[in-house]
Amino acid sequence: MPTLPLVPLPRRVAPTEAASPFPITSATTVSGDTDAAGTLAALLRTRTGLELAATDDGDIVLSVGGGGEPESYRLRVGADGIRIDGADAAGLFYGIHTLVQLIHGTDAGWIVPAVEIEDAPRFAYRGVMLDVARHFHDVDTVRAYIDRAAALKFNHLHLHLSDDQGWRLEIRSRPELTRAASATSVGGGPGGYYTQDDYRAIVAYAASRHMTVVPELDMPGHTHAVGVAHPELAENPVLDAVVSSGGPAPRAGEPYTGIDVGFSSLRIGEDATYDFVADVFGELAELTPGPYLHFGGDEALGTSPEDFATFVARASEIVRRTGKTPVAWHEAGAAPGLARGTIGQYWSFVTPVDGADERARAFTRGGGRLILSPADAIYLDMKPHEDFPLGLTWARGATSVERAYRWEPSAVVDGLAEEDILGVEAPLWTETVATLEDIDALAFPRIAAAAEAAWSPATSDAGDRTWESFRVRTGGLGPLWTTLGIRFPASPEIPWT
Ligand code: TNX
Repeated sequence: MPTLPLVPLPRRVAPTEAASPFPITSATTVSGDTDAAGTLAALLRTRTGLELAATDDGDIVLSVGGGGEPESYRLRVGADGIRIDGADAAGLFYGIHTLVQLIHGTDAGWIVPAVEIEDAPRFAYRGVMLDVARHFHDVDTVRAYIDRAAALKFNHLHLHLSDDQGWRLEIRSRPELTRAASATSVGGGPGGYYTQDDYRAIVAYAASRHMTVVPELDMPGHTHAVGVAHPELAENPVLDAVVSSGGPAPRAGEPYTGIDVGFSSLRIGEDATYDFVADVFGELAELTPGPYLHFGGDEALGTSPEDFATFVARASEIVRRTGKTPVAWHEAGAAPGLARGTIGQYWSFVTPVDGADERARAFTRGGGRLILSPADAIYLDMKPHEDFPLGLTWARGATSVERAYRWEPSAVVDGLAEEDILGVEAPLWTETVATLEDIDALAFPRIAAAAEAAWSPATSDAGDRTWESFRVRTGGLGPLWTTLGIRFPASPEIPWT
């Protein structure tokens, strides 16, 4: 059988007995779960222009609740029809996206090859992160990114909602944040923020695509914007940290539009700081149905290690008391008082540097688990090659598609059990990313490699979980991505069809 364009690779793919493909025509009908039928009809319309009619006994049967692992599904394509059985609604949704990847045009019309697929995710947490602080991205852009990610079976959207350059979420008890600190972006372009209704709309749209929003308010560093709104909470910028890029220097009380990091800190010793932390995370918890609230904790270079440990202990406990599970970048693992059960997000390299692995292990000793985001593999904001117009290069230079693919989650931090790994997340920082077109240009096709690390069996399980197979499978998705409106760069590493 030729390599089918399936990404992420399913757990098991086998040709069915009846080897003839199933044709999709204007007469094709669907029955079963109505939500899922609507999802399929919309995707089919986009992909083929055909309208899928609902009947009682359709050619395509969609069923849900048949049991099995969470998010799993079975897909059977025979000459007589197509059947997808989802263990739950998410599983059925993923089965539909697998079916959509299989549909292709021939001279004789649209067909689906005869196959039987059994599929389930390796990791429960499969994330993408979008930084809406360095450049603000409006609700429509976020919806478009949700669609792209959900189609690759990602189920968490981490929104980086605050940074030195702006505060992007309305907080009713702290109106100064968006009033004073949201109007600009990196480079001085327009900023913006989400009203609470905007945020609810994003959460609802994500849920309709089986994605959970994980909101982040980054502290105690990356807080210059907090100081613009609330000067009484901010230490003065640590100017030694910012001489490197030659961009504008941060000035207390004024919006920052450069891209340096590590110069800002909240005042660690003031009770007012923790009133602030409690206010913003309290509101965020009320707005957020998902289980996680991310409080940042990265690159707090303007905070002494002792102060950092104090802050992490208090902030993680404040988040825990909202009833949510705290999440923090791996640096927070160095704080002995970190709240038990806090999830760590590892962002060092595939081969850890500077003791990041030890900090990551500290989360698991505290009853937490890890999200892996190795920067030199799946930071989608790294340039794909040196002369690409967008992106950064600090994570070991440009990141090829091959390097984005060739890493194994269980081999990054020594001494972890598979259960210690909650999942995998691909961040997209947006210092150089202003539009959906820019997002597509950096995220694709490497986001597909991240999806495979998050969903598919370990590389050691052989089969088609190889770079050679991935290249070909991804190349086969070009026509689908094009019809979905994704402006992916035609990476020369991929044999596009
Ligand atoms: C490091 S990774 C950061 C971000 C930058 C990013 C750029 C991490 C937790 N912090 O503040 O945007 O590099 O790639």
